[in-house]
Amino acid sequence: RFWRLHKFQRQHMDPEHLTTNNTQYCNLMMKARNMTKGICKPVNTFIHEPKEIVDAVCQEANITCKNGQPNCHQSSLPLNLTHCRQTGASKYPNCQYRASYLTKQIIVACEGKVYVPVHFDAYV
Ligand code: 139
Repeated sequence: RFWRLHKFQRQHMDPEHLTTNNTQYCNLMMKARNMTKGICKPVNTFIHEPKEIVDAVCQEANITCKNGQPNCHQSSLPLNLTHCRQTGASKYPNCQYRASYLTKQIIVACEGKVYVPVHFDAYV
């Protein structure tokens, strides 16, 4: 469904920025991408790679997702990521995050007639 593609793009895609020393990245981006409304989303990973690279992960072999569904796929190559994790002291509505800059293979769930990522399952 159309809105699911948009949700993945909004929550996980950031090809423009590749910062490795900006401690404010997660605080700014979690808010800018609407993940601090109603609750602070506890964990979220941003992918700093072109859309074509991330969409192509859906063409890798199927693997089992954390929820047991078979529609997950693992990137063959490590990708540039920023992983955001809510800090212990963070209290809604003042959501605070710690950023980790990683280069890891990603696992995403894919769906649709145009088979593209809709959920970020894990990095390995
Ligand atoms: P979510 O609402 O989980 O999925 P995020 O990925 O942003 O949104 N869907 C599937 N969902 C799970 N497993 C499958 N096999 C699925 N196949 C289709 C978005 C949509 O994807 C559909 C769902 O039905 C739904 O409509 O784990 C909790 C959140 O934390 C994030 C990812 C997830 O949210 N997270 C977790 C990270 O970003 N990084 C991590 O390292 C771990």
